[in-house]
Amino acid sequence: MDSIVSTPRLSLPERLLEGQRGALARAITWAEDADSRFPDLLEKVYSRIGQGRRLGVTGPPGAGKSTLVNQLAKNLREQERSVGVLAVDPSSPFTGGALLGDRIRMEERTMDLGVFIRSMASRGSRGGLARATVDAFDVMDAFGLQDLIVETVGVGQAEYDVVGVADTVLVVLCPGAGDGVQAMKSGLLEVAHVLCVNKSDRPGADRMVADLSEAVHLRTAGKDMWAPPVISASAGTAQGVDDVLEAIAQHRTYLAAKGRLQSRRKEQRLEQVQRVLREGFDGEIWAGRGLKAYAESMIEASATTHGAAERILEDLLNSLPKGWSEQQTEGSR
Ligand SMILES: Nc1nc2c(ncn2[C@@H]2O[C@H](COP(=O)(O)OP(=O)(O)OP(=O)(O)O)[C@@H](O)[C@H]2O)c(=O)[nH]1
Ligand SMILES: [Mg+2]
Repeated sequence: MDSIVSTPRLSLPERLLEGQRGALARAITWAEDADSRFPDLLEKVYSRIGQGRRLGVTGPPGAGKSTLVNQLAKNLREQERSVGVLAVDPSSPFTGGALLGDRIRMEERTMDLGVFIRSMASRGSRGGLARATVDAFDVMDAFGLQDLIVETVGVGQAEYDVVGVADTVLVVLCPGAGDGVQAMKSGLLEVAHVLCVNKSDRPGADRMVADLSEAVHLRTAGKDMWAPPVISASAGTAQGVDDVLEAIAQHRTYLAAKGRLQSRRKEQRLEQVQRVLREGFDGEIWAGRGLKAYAESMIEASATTHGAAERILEDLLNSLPKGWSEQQTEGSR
């Protein structure tokens, strides 16, 4: 490394692998924008991907996700692990204002070269956001960051898609704003591998821990499945942060013991291929290759919209390469 002097002639992947933070920032922008140069970049750094531990953090607005992530990053740094954080701004008029606050709080850590923090705008795209998150994680991973964390507000399917790209999902709740029952109703419990009741300095925290533990027990008792631990914490004063990290580590150990870490990565790659294909369909095939115009003509020629779609689908299926259907049967076995 010492003999390498950075010159402007180095390509982006080279600069990324050399550890230049500016190159990482640029690569993430390419990921966000679905830049046409991204696939080539990914190819050049692909062999370096795979070591990073991926954590998704979600929960209701204001639960203390960013405060907790900041504390988690701090602890991980104390263990000499490097950390990359993606904060996804849901572009919502209700939560958009929180972004600046996030930046300021996280700023505490940005003087440290072992921490890389980046906010990503969601721009309202659903699948696109999860795709961009995986791409951003991949380049952070190739860059050499060891713990990759994505934070997003858990308000809907799009956010679950985003945290679903992680190996472990941490759901942060807090007493008061919405109780455990609300979390259960919203489906947050189902996506959680670790549950954190933050702001345990506030009244109602113990009750919430008990309610959530009961709900987890009801859902998982007697089944061969991971039972999400319910951890009480107070990110504001760093209390319980070690316990949260410990629970995350336990989930990872569980995945590894079950052989799920490898299979999960395989699934993740497959899901990412599907996301990229969907985007390609919407962009390149629909708009770029004239499918839109073809659909317009099909609407004219068909009785209903569904009739038009069916005919187009049939045409598309007929144009698939030979051998595809055999592979498909094998894959679905
Ligand atoms: N009392 C108390 N307040 C806390 C604690 N942790 C965070 N807070 C406060 O809760 C507020 C929201 O914290 P954030 O970390 O921004 O929460 P968030 O979940 O990231 O919020 P959004 O990203 O806007 O959804 C801030 O004012 C924090 O200072 C805690 O343990 N106890
Ligand atoms: Mg936040």
